[in-house]
Amino acid sequence: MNKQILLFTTIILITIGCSAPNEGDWNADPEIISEREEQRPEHLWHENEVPSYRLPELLQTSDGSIVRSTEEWPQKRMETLELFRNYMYGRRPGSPDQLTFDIVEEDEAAMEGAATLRRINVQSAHQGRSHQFEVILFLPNEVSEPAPVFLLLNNRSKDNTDPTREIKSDFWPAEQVIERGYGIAVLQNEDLAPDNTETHKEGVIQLFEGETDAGERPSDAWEALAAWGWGASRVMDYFETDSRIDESQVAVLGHSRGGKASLWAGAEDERFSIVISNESGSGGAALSRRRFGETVKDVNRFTHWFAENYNTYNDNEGELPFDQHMLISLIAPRAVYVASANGDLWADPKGEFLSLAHASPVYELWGHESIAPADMPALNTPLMVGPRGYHVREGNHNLTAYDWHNFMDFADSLWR
Ligand code: GTR
Repeated sequence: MNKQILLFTTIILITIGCSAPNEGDWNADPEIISEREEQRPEHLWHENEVPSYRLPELLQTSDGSIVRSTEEWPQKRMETLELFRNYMYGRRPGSPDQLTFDIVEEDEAAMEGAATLRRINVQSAHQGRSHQFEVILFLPNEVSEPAPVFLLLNNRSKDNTDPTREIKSDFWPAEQVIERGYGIAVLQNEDLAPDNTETHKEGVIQLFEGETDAGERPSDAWEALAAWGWGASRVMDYFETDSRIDESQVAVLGHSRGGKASLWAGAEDERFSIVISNESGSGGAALSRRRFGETVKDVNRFTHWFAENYNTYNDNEGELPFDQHMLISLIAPRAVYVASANGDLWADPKGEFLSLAHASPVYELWGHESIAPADMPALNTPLMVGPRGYHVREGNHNLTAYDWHNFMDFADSLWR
């Protein structure tokens, strides 16, 4: 063999060796694995049982060419977005014919003078039908510039977002966010689309479509997750009219089903500059092909969340024309933070991290640093690399003060 070929072959072999799967600094706690195994023995809980898979190409367009620059990205981005619309989240409409914002309550001395409270009624009128929902917003009084805002898509009870602040909850820690100089807002998912298989169309889906019978809607029709994100976009429309808000610095976030909706909201609406997923798992940040914990078939038991077409991939993940790293890529070059919990193996912490890591080639188009699959950080050790962040914390399925604390540190690193 000629010397040059030998050298070349050696380099290739070394490179292949280096890219062998590395577990990163986090591994699931064996005790938690055994508990989950007992609860759901038919599911996959061990890393060595993850089937081998090949992820669809992030940068290859439908005509076979490879995207090499930010100028070439929009075509591929649009193709990817269309795939997700078609086969997973459905097609959501744009703005209604008429949209109005009514400030129904304002208190400039909320939180003992630290914040201004605004309750906004967002009213839509469309083809003779109407819909309304409320946004609760606190803005920091000590900040003279327009404030950045965190918007939560709330999938839990309204008690978590009490505007009177009699009830306080770490799920929406308004005081802490105000203290950090940020605004905090919330919409109630149920106001946009009830989280119920029977009634989910009774919100904004009916606003656009009127009464429809089962089987009448197309198989790529929007369902609840997309409807919640549609609401986030209308809140953004309001933010653009409020001079105390910096609409170029808005983070949208959600927990679990709210996190799935938040990722999709950030993919559809590029005005959100940070997109945060907290334990969104299957149908959110987790790679579907891993089949770890909750699978596509499992998540499709919520028949009102995804477009009907998504059922095609029940126990058939290998045929998906995308995987969730491509959902993350739709957010690029904007910022995205993915959070997991070690007790929430059902949401597949590693699979959530891997989506973020495998989106690297797209972030690199903008010169951002890569995150490798082997870079998964240790428990309770947030990783923030330019516009991407990740942590896996101790504890169970929940949105906690620890999570918020890191989301705000991440925002500080980008906005301050
Ligand atoms: C789980 C479900 C998840 C997740 C979660 C939630 O039971 O399997 O997909 O969305 O509920 O929203 O709390």
